[in-house]
Amino acid sequence: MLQALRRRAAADPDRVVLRFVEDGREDRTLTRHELDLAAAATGSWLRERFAVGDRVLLTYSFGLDFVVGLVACLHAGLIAVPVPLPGRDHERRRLRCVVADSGACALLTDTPNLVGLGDWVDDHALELPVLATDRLPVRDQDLRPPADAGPDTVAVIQYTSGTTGDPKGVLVSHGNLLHNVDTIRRTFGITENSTLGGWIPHYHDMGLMGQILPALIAGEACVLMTPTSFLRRPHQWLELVHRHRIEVSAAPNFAYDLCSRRITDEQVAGLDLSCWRHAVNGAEPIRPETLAAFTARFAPIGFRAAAMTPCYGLAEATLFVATTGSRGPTVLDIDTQHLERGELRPAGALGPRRGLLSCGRPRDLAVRIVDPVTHQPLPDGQVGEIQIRGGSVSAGYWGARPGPDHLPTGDLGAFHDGELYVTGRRAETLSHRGRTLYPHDLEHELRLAHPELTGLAGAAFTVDEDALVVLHEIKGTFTAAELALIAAGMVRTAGRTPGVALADVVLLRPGGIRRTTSGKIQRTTMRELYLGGGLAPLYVHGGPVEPTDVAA
Ligand code: 1ZZ
Repeated sequence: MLQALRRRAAADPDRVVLRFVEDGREDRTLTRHELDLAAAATGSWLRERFAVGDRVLLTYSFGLDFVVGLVACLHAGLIAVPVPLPGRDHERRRLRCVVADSGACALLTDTPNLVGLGDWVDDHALELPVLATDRLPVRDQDLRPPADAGPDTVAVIQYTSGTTGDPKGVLVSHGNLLHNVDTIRRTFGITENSTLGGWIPHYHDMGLMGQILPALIAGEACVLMTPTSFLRRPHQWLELVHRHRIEVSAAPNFAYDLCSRRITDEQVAGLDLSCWRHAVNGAEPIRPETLAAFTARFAPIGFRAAAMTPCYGLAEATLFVATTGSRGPTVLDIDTQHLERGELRPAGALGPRRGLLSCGRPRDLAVRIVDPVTHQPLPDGQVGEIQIRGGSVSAGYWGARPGPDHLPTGDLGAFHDGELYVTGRRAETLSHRGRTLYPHDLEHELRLAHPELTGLAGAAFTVDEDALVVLHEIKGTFTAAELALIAAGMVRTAGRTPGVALADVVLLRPGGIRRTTSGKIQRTTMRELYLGGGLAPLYVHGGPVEPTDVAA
């Protein structure tokens, strides 16, 4: 990886490779030479303090210092563990888990976070130095040669989202990184003149492995803005794409929804999105109506329908697995009753149906669908667990024995006409009255029917075979009677699907549904909180928890 980066730095030293934009203003840039020098200086400093193969946590604010820290780790032969700065209690607990599991030797950060992280380390009585790498002196005479590395040398440990349990450290080698970048380069047509970027956090694989590293190795530049700016003012993302002529920018489905709902015509007047060749959509279930709404809403400012690029990927594959690429989204109209029985079949003229998006063909990886219990490969059209094998697939998890030949993803899906359709996470499926339902479908249906839930998160799970429970955030001011009406309406909406009965509906304040650091709903955690009485509900329709408050 480092050789690939240094070759580009030597060939094109003065070209800007990284830009950080805060609230629409360019805050900082680095040329290829500046990045190389800062990383070599920091890497040399790290080499004097740590041994090759030591793990260090990269705990930076959004900005360019993270990227310098990461390349410095490649230089020093340290294993980089990107993590978010801890905010809320459960994020602090997660960081504590990652420190313990990885056996990290240090936390690398930037000066503004030194004191906060130092206090956190002291509070937990950890013997862990917290080091700021952004103000180190850069002197040529101190530079040391980079550590040796081969394709199998571990470069990064990427902790998984932890949607269904404690985070696990995925081992990502130099070979895995290069394979992933090269597949992305060819699939998305990235050239030395391509700019990538957006607001996806650097500690999430979609930000680091999907935007930052492909831009550094194969593209011209990466432009970064903060997720907070995007969430407060979504139009700033589109402005970033327009101003920097970004060709590839990725986000989960919810972000495209947010743009369609929140951006006004005035905010995007004068923008031209025709440069956006790949609006990558992945990391959570992709909704056909989201793509249609976004495309219709922004076509007048140059957004092309074929630019919508559904993708499937995961940390265990370094990132990227499959996409429909440049041809635009394909929606299969499927029979939902067959899906509940584990079959993916196009719907007939009559009967319940919904659109399911194709994630396209796997690129440079072998993907197969197996029976989750017997592990026997299944024919096309049968839903089973997705397994992967190939050059960017991780050798396994930190501290565990090497993974099997085909790595299980924990996701369910099926092939149809050679294309992969992802139906949901295996551990989250709802087994209800002999059928298999997907929580995100039920939550989505409730949001469509109840405008009070629009744009908010929900979590559906079962507490036993027949007790189906939905927790949902709600925003606004409602009396207890109004909340009761909304909850009763939700029970009726769910009941429109024959045989589905909600045993309980719990309404929570916005933020009441836990998400992973990459924004995925933590349904397993929400189920535990529900059963353990750990929720602070606004309203409970029935079931074991007592409301603590009545008005939103
Ligand atoms: P993570 C040039 N999931 O979320 C840019 N895709 O990883 C190329 N569920 O390990 C970028 N439908 O945190 C290519 N389509 O979680 C980007 O997320 C490719 O449950 C997508 O196991 C990157 C996603 C990265 C990511 C992985 C889990 C998966 C699956 C879920 C991902 C999905 C999807 C439904 C999809």
